[in-house]
Amino acid sequence: MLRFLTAGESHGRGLVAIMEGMVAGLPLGREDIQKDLARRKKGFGRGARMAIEKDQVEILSGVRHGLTLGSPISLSIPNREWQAWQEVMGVEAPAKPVEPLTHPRPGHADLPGYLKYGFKDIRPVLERASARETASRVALGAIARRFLGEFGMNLRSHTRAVAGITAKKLSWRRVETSPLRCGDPQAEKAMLQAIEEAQAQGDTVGGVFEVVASGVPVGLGSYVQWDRRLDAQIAGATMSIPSVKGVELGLGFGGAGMRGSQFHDVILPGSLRRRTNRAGGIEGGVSNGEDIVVRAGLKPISTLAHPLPSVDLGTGEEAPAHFERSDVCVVPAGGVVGEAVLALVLAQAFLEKFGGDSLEETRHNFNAYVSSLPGELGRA
Ligand code: EPS
Repeated sequence: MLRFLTAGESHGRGLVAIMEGMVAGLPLGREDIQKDLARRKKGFGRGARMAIEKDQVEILSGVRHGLTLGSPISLSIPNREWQAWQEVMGVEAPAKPVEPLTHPRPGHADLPGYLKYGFKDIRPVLERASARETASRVALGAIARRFLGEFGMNLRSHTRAVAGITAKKLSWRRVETSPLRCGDPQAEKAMLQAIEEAQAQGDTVGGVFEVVASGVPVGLGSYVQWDRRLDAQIAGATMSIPSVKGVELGLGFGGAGMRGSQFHDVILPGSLRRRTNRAGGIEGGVSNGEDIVVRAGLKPISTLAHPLPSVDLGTGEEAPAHFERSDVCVVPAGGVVGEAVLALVLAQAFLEKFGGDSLEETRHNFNAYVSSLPGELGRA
């Protein structure tokens, strides 16, 4: 069973991640992880913090001479900001008490977290609720991606909408070099302008990213129990990305108004492939061999340079919400995080079905299954 945990505060010493259950013998280097961390940092509309952080990962355990050992893989990503925050975030209390933050931001975890944990300060909430945590999951997701790649699976993402402007075209070739990771240059122009306008007004914007996993074999997940449904696991993992407020698979809400005869993906004789992929690669909670297509809607970031009115939790009086600095748009980074969480869910489901202790044993199990399948589905 593949499982993982992350730890770390946004302005603490650093981020930590542990993964257990990855097979032995998987080729893995620092660069495999570093690549995705670099992609997460980019995107027009990201905040000043991303220029400060280098997100340099160190593999602390679980890998020897370029191969995983089957033992827990632990990762460390130091925060460069820690240098400036040692007093505020130190383990030991400083001589002079740190001024508490008491103006919660609507939309962030500030108020519910403060009340839930009985704090007298919002700082401890926002430190862990920060989307900085997603660096840990992107690092773990990169390991999952490396593993899935051994079996011909590939994950990518693109920005589908920003501030209500939707991409009409998708050129995958331009995504990784585009400032918004968007496949439609014309829509991107309008998106960039909307971000600039929001920034000038001290505001933020949201949007939609789409993740596509290809080469996924038929048969991951199961319909036999609710929590084994692959789509449920993907939706839960995607919803756990900060700012995500909606998740769709395939046509999602778009299919709700269609007739069954218009919606369902006709099965082709011989190949057992589909003419269309409106289901988004999953039927009855089981992967069907088509691309898995996930879309997530992100609300605008809740930290506003021109803050909304809030309450001073010390005095009970009205006060503007807390602001230090903010990202204006995180949709491009969201897509990279979306790839990571999808990779983690798929690696879990893949290991549940085919998992051996080593890569070779897993490959053996996988090959035996795939060669038993009819049609094109049997071609690994
Ligand atoms: C983030 C680091 C944070 C924010 C962002 C994500 O840095 P700081 O809080 O120091 O500016 O840029 O966090 C949020 C968007 C959020 O709402 O918490 C990162 O590394 O991704």
